Amino acid sequence: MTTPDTALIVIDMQRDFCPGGALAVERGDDIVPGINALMAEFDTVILTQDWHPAGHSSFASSHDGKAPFDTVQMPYGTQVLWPDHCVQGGHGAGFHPDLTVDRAAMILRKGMNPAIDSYSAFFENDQSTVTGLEGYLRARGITRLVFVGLATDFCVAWSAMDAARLGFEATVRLDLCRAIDLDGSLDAAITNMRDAGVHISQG
Ligand code: VGL
Ligand code: ZN
Repeated sequence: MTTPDTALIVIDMQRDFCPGGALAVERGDDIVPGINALMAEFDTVILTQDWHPAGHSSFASSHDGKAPFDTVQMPYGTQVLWPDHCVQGGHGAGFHPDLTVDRAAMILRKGMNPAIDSYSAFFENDQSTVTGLEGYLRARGITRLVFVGLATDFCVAWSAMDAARLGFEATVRLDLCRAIDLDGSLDAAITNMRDAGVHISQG
């Protein structure tokens, strides 16, 4: 067991991010057994779930003439447009069927605001609207966080960087993450995470 001041945060281990899903991450399902095993070492396990309303503004289908992986300017900055994915209540939004969910103290849903995407578990992509996770962790005396899940270069990286900026000791277990890797986004994310003070571990 790790000490009670440490939590495991499992990012977006959902059907749509695994092979066969709408926004499949290559070998995204490989990491399920390792994540399940790691949960046993933590007193506190938190799962996040990407949970978009139909017609979400991060979907390419919501923008005339745009295709998945194009970008648009939103009031909060540049946004990558994605295939429709993780629609609230849909099959693809469910957790991978082999993921252990019983150990989760909290399931945090994000990306529910139709006008703002939310990669990070702490802030929406405007980087100011909070999810409430910081308060939950602080109220429980948690100061150290270990991140695993999907995708390394988007939701894992943004969550870990916000955690470090908020003063948590943040570690990403790269061996238990998989990346989308759009135009070098994985290398950029690793550099950005290191610059933000995130510990990168290979396990
Ligand atoms: C994610 C793109 C869109 C992720 C979520 O979980 O990394 N990426 N929505
Ligand atoms: Zn999403």
